[in-house]
Amino acid sequence: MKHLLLASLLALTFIAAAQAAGNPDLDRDGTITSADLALLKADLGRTDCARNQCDGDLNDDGKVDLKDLGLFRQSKLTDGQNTK
Ligand SMILES: [Ca+2]
Ligand SMILES: [Ca+2]
Repeated sequence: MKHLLLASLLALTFIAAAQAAGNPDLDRDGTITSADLALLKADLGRTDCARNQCDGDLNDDGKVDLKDLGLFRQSKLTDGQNTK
């Protein structure tokens, strides 16, 4: 019984971690494309996301930096472009 409870807690932890990353579909058109990457790049360097909405703040830490770009690069673009 303890193992089942522990496994459930671990599963919930992984689910929470996965949900912590923001949606890379920044323009909310249902696909992840180079247009979304362009939006993220436009926000790169912003540190005011706690007060103002930043679409590119995928990890919700209040700024848009290489961590967000790294999260975005884990996504597969559907328009054949690369994430560089
Ligand atoms: Ca999109
Ligand atoms: Ca961030």
